[in-house]
Amino acid sequence: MMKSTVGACNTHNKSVRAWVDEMTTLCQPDKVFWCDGSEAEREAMTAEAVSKGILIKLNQQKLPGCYYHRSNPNDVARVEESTYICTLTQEEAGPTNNWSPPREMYQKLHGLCRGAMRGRTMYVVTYLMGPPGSSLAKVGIELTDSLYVVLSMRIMTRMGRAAYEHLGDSDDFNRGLHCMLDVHPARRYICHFPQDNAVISVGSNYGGNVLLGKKCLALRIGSYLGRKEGRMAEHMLILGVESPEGEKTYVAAAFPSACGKTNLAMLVPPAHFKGWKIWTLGDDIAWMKPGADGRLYAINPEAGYFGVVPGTNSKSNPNAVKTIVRDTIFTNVGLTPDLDVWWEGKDGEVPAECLDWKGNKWTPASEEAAAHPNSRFSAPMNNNPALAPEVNDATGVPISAIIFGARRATTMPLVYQTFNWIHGVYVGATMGSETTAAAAGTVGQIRRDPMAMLPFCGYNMGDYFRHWILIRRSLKNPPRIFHVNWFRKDASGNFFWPGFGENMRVLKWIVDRCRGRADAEETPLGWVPGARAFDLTGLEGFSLETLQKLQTIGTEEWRKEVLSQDELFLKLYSHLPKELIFQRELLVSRL
Ligand code: SAT
Ligand code: MN
Repeated sequence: MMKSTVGACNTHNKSVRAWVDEMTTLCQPDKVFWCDGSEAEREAMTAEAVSKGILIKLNQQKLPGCYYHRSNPNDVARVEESTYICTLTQEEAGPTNNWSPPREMYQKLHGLCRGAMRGRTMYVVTYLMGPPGSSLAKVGIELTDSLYVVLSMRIMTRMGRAAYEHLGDSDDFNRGLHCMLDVHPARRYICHFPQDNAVISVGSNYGGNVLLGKKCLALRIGSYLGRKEGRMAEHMLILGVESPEGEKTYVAAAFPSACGKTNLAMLVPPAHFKGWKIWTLGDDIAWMKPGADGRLYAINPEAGYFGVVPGTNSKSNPNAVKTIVRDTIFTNVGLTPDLDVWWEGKDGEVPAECLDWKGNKWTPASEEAAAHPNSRFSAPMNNNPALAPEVNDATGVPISAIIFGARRATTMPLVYQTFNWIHGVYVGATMGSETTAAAAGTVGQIRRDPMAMLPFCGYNMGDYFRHWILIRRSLKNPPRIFHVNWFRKDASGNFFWPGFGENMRVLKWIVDRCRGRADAEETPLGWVPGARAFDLTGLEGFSLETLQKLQTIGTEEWRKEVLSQDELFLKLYSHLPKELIFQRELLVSRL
């Protein structure tokens, strides 16, 4: 017998009610709570989370509105081996995704979810991805038994009223079910059913696995739907570069997880760049579509930042430091005796002692870090002093440049511009990067991560490349495509490039190229900054000679690079657009 009692439902939408009823019958929660997204509701839920030990209230003098959360130590990152794309055929999911027949997977997951919310509350989180009124925006509903998820979703998305208004009577919403179960890796599955616009996530309570609007809807399902609808869903930050004359140029940039998207999106230009300003549109995801004027328009579907904490300080990201001092949830960082947070690379003195992310006593002599390398902040974008007001524009912003970036100790120069769109698609498709702590597994190995979408593409990657190629037909004025690498090291293992705010120098060259006012030299890879076009003023200890070293194109290294691209191309062969093979041949002949 079903003992669930449905609380005050706040929608008349029949499809929503029918689906919530169905899931209630399946999960059998004691209570169903329909979230309205209000401030009063947030306060009440936060108090409840504190009383249950899910959140710890931080020092409110230092960090007003901030809370602390520790995840289960077995649950600290996305798990790619438990992430599935359950399209009707395996071919549709392609060789880079785990696949299972949807019927089998539904059966297995429904088995795990049956009765899983007994004694618990099921929260109905209705959320909008994108600015209200935007034709690019989408609605999702996440049913979850995790208060941490509800409170995080309230930061990361536009939750409640705006979403119900956008949805109206439509049944076009993402159906997301999240059951924590016993948070055990053996019962952890993050499964996508793109043809049903549905997601089921069980056995985890960590960010990217369970904030279903983010990687699940905005990228995996988003990319699948985007292909059908002539749109793009990309793992990209969006920023605006404003010149001293007030001219604004918008740039989107794809980097793998934990490679500095948030830092770049919030960059503060060095003192020498008087009058220049960077505006943040988004730090992780871009939804884009060709506009009537033939340019590519982008929105940020999110409303908050889920950023990597360690290394965040007033040098690496001064705007993030200002953003995360209020209304922020910290996950898996260190906790000081006066209820402040601590992490490796934070400003100020190292505390004499604190509790580490597992709750164990930590001192500077401890061998392990106080904060987990993938510890995160969830902070509302409205806290960001550099938030672009256009972030709420329904039409989005026109993108002039797309940057692909990777973490590479060798081979890749600081910056080059591709010759044209199709060459840019090839460069994005063959991106390789060292693995980071954002996903469970070995850190520091090079893997091909096309467009930084390897873990996030909801269909066959070969078809995804073709979609990129085809989008060009709807663009009279396509963005120029660039490749950057902040992470190249010299012979002694030191980074060549100072990075962080100094990346403004690279951004400025990119903007000037898009505006047709910076010179460049042709190389086998593409266009690189001409000696006069790249501003090194005020960059101490960095000479033109260092720049040349940083820009070196090593023939031997590039032979290896091109060879190692083969692995991915062979894997995708049956769906790989021939254009990319031709691009590879052209590169080889130029080299
Ligand atoms: O954990 S998330 O997937 O949200 C962050 C990331 O890996 O990009
Ligand atoms: Mn990301």
